[in-house]
Amino acid sequence: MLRGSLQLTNLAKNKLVVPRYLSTTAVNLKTVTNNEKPAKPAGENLSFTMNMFRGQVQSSQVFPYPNVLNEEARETIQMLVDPFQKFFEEVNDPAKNDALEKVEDKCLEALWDMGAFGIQVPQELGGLGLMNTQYSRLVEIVGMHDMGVGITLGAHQSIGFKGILLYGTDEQKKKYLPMVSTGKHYAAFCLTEPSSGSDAGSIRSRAVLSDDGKHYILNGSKIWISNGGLAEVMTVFAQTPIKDPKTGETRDKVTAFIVQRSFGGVTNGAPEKKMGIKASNTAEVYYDNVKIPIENVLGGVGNGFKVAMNILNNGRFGMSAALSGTMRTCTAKAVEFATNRLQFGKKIDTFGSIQEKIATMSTLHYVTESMAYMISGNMDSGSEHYHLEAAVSKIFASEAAWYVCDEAIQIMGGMGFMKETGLERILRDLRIFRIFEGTNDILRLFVALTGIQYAGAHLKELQNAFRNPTANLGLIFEEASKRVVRSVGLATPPAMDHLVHKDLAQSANMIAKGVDAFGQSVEMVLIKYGKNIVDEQFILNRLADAAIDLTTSAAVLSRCTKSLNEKIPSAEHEKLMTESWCLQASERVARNLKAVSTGKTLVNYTKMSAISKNVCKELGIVQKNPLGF
Ligand code: MYA
Repeated sequence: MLRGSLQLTNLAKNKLVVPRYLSTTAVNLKTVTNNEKPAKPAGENLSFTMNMFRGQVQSSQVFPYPNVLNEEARETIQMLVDPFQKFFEEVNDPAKNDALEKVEDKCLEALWDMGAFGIQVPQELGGLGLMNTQYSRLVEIVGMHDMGVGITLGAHQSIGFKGILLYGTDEQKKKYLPMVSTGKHYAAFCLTEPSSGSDAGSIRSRAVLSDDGKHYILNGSKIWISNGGLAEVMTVFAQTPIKDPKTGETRDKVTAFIVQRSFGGVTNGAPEKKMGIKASNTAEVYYDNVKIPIENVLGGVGNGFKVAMNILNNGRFGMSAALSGTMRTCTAKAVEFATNRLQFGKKIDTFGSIQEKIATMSTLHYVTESMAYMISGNMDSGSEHYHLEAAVSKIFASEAAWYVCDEAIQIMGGMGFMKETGLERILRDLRIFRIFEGTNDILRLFVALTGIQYAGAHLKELQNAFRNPTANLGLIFEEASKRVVRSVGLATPPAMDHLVHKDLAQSANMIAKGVDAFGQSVEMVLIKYGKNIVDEQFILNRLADAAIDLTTSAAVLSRCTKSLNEKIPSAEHEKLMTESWCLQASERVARNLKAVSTGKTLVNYTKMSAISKNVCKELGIVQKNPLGF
């Protein structure tokens, strides 16, 4: 009781609140789906990841594994996959695109003809009208073959015009969606600026209402814009002065605009020289007194930051779907080599060192793919609570794909290092995925802080309950007994074994215990740091890593359960990977949770912070070499 009230006072003082986008009053993010579930009860968040921060298993979006494609939807996607595959095998040449630093014109033409630029645009507006799950399948094929093409397609529809799909008025949709799906006009998402990268809210481009009130006049510049040199239609974010009706004060807030190059005043720089995804166009874009009709405001004046974030949230699963395709390709190349290469009188795939690599590569792929299709399936079922899972999948996929490609090169040795093997290009292409669409560092903080705020808000709810205890006895007793039971070691962790195939019960129990321990750690850091937790990035990163391990484990437990129940041919193989993953993940979770509370480790973070300060002060390595130079 004492412990409880201490923590509640702390929370009250620090005013931890739920961010608006977590509540049901947030801007409603509707995706184009064929298969929607009824609206959720107000206030309840159904995200598995989010609820883990309270030490609870919210299973409804994970179990059973989503299965949203009916027969017709399956046939549709298969009909589209065949020409896609043929295109990549027979027409598109990724090495040539990479060398030319552009996608060959004949390839772009073919992609437009196949409808690849309007995959999710409703059919009546010129697109293929596909669900997120079907989109995942198509971009998986793209990721298997050419990420330069992937980014051209993704920058166009995953973010370039996604805002129009999500937030556009009927007029905006009717005008722009046909242009970008069949009209051969490219789209781009224009957020980043020279002084505003991860800190997206600090953009300086500005749009001011004209004297006659009919236009916004936009001035500013954007950098590193994918499709920036090609796009006719741009979703541009700019500060707009907004008068607060209550105080009368005018403040700048971000607004999203649909800008056409043909409005005039829009120019771009030369294509950037990059390490990878060279075939995709990246350029600076400049806006000089661009006249934007007021009807081109997207999602409401002043709502631009949320519009930007939700476009990014909504598209992230596509990255994990694409990268699962890339991992298939890398693994296949490495395995083809390993099963043929003779060294020391044996095929190298018989050596333990190589087996460990291949097993890890295959498991990382399984996890990535399971996450991608779980999220897209949930989105197709009308979920609005997928933001944390989408961020987890982006972080995980981009790091897993990098690892898988790197290990494929390692297995192939000198051959892997040769350009002709194709892995060198893939590795270069992959590097950016940990950086763009929210760096993995920022997304880790996003996951940890969002989850912590959610957990904190629930504790605050409990504090409010204490203000009127007679009316809230149920809640108070429930929470109090949870704490008492936990403190005397009698607590049963949240269960998961009933959700999985019986063969996976042991793995599920390990993960459930991890969720329980995770919830306790979150509560502990909330009590200890209060609102100052936002500055404890060493700790937040470890919590995010634990959240990633637990979320990905739940995803594979669910998928594997489905495979075992349906007795599909690969089920036993999937079981091996699931068991192996859950064990590795729970061991890491235990390590990460220990690291956020162990004195010695915390002191070590202080030391690391001091090392970094010294190095930064010296603008490089502080000590001379052992010879004194
Ligand atoms: S595009 C450029 C990508 N840039 C970024 O992603 C920027 C990263 N920065 C951020 O995400 C934010 O600024 C962070 C917010 C997270 C740091 N969802 O005070 P705040 C709300 C919903 O915390 P900040 C590119 O790279 C928050 O609750 N809402 O904000 C393309 C609060 O609301 P309220 C959110 O300190 C490359 C308000 O906003 C979110 O600035 C091409 C302010 O919050 C959120 N996530 O920190 C890729 N975050 O006021 C092509 C915050 O109501 C892709 N909020 O309390 C193609 C891939 C596919 C195919 C590939 C094939 C190969």
